[in-house]
Amino acid sequence: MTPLRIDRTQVIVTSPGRNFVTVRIDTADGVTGYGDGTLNGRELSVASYLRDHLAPLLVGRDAHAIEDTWQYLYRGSYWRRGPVTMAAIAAVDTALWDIKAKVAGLPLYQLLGGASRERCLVYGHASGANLPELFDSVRAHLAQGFRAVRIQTAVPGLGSVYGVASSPVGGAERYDYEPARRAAVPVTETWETRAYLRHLPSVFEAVRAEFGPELILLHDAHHRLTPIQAARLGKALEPYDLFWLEDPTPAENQDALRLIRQHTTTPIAIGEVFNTVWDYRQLIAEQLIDYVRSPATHAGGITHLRRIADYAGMYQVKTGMHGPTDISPIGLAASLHLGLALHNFGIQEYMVHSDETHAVFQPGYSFADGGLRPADEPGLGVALDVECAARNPYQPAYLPINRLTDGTVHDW
Ligand code: GCO
Ligand code: MG
Repeated sequence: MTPLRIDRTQVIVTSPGRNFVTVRIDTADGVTGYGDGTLNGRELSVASYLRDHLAPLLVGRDAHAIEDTWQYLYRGSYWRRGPVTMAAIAAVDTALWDIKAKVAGLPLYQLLGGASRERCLVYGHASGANLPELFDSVRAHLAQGFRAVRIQTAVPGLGSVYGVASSPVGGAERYDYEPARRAAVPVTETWETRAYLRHLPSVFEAVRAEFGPELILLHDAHHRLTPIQAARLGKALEPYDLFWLEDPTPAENQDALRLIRQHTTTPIAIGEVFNTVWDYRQLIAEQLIDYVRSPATHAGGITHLRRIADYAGMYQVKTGMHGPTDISPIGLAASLHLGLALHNFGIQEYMVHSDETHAVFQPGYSFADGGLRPADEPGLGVALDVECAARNPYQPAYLPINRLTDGTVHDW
């Protein structure tokens, strides 16, 4: 078969409401593919990696040789793994899959084995400073058709905390950490785990009492607990039947999950900050988690995420791909095509992008019955308005940092 020559690789850094890093690959005969490599708060490192180190290597290669290109970039760098490397490889990999599917004239999920379901069940982000606000936010999600919601609330005595909208507007709020705040340095928040542990079970008790047993509920502890605190929280939340408790502890310490497992049957989701299958090895092989959180954008693209998902599937671990607004519509589309095809798909996170973002990235995926379905046109099914992207240049923005009440830096 005649090779499909890569002619040009461009890196597009744009900030329509928040920063995104996109790769555009063009073949000599005019097929264009896009890939997402956005790494929130560290975008320019990925842009440089792509522009300075990967783009020159791609010229003249066969765009069809996806596996060979993946191995060439991964093994060829000598310096393996890591968020910057794996996001850069992800962007290239996704763009090549986009091209292959366009050449085949098929939506990408068809090349990944075809649809295993009608659509991918998604969860939205409900939050509130207090119970009435939280209930309004849940109701607004239900009115939009969501069947699963993540529940995050303020903690009495603490100021703004992760995951809670700072200014709710009729439940249609966006919380301010997404986009990361545009500023030269990160803002600081204050954290106190004892106050959180005292408060959270009562929130879930109230939500279950208000919305009944059917609604799918999730929670993100955002890496803040010690193993024994996480074990206690998982146990305290058991009566409220969570779909998952996410990132209970910072997962560099994987032995922590053994302790958590000994104490609770609340399902655990981990991995949004992981980037290779190797990061999951112990957690999956020892059956210490229930959902893997990697999205295509941060885990080496579709090629490598498939490896993670297949490995997880051997242990009845399902996917729960990361899908905040710091993953672009291109990255979300990549996860959706794979999610639609995978047997062990679990749930997909879905924060709706802002209108500003949609002016640059025009996705063809559609929301209905609480789920997303990728576009049925050839490729990934996301169009990019290059001129609109150029009108929204990069702006420095950082995620907040956390300090304990005595000033000690804590996990955010
Ligand atoms: C989630 C995540 C995000 C991260 C964000 C960091 O579960 O959606 O925890 O909210 O904080 O992606 O950039
Ligand atoms: Mg999370």
